[in-house]
Amino acid sequence: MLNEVFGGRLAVIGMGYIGLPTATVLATRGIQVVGVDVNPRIVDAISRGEAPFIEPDLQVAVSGAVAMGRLSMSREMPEADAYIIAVPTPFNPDHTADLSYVQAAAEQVAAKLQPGNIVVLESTSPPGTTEKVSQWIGAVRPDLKMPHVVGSNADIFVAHCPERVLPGRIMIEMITNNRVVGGLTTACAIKAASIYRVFSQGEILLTDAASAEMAKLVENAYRDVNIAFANELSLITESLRLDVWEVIKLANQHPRVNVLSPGPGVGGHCIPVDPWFIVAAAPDLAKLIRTAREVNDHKPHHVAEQVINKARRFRSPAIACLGLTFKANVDDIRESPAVEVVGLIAGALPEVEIMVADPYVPELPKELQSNANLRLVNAGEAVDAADIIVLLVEHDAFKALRHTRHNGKVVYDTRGAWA
Ligand code: SAJ
Repeated sequence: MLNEVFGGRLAVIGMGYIGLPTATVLATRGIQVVGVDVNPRIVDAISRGEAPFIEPDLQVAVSGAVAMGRLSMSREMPEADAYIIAVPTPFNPDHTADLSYVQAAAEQVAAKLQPGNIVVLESTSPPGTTEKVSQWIGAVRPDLKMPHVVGSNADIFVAHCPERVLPGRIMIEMITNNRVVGGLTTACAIKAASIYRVFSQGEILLTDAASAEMAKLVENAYRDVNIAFANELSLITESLRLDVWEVIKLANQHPRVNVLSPGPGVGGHCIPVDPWFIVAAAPDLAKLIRTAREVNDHKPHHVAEQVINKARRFRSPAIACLGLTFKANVDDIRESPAVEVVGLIAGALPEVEIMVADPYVPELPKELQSNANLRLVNAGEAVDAADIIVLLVEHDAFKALRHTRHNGKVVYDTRGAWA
């Protein structure tokens, strides 16, 4: 049955937060999957059955899939019937998408393609990228009829299937979320959907590639705008000496209001990045989306400024910063506002020792290592020794530190975890 679907041999390029769980879920459903990554440390770890990052239920699934012989690793592109590209799409300094990883992956896939193969782009990308993938493949393999040129008579099926799983719930949402599959042709969408039907219990919605690309960006821009609303409210309530958590709690009693939570800023590799792809596509029109990005990007600066002002009231303050990851209960520090806040405080107060604690982060991130006044300690020690406690991430372990040990200290809870 699997062979009827797409041949049954699958390569997933990019063993990151999306590629590895996708490869693993397909392997546990009986597909023969080869994970491809340029990083030898990642390839070696997964080959030993070890997940290189923390995500609930991933470790056991990876070790099972590797032990069963369904999931193997390679640094070279293998021959397969279907290829899923899940490499990063960072942004350039001008906020346009850097598609160099996608292009490199597409060109390596191109060298292996046979008529009838499927190529799915999962990486979040600006509208038109899936078509570019088809063009890049066509440039390497002029012998193949590509869908952007010949439409439904193509040799290769090219589609976009954006992921929408939430870090911390990836292994559940991978199965249960509805999926959008956008093809360069209808046949491309149908073929690509056959891969996701192997494991998805959600609805699979077929569309064109550019609409699928845009829908994904819209999802994350929607969340960014809503978080920006909450972050802006937090500045306004602070200036009015009101408690933002109380105000939001009351407003959210309205049946059609659901204000999100303010915080020290917006991090992770998706929400701070993807809205910029919309701005780049329509710079004169995406006013609200751009402003939301600016509001959220400003928040770490505001938090740091508040802490620095509080510290200046002490002769020799001890500061504890709790949390470095981009959100609670994950080990991911990409684009973390907490890291930015700590860096800003440490830079502005070089004479002050700053204690930093995060149960998910075993060593100071690279961007903080040049600050000689930072010390990574455990949270209990930091709280006990501090005059000023700054809660930057609401890890469960930090919630347990609530109140009991805060007497006489200045507490700045950016997440409302102790509110
Ligand atoms: N945050 C707030 N306030 C909130 C919610 C979040 O400040 O009320 C902050 C978080 O602390 C974090 C950032 O926003 O710094 C992003 O966290 P998140 O939990 O909102 O989202 P991610 O980045 O973990 O995952 C998002 C999800 N997108 C949406 O919910 C629309 C996920 O479904 C996507 O698959 C993922 O981006 C992605 O990979 O695109």
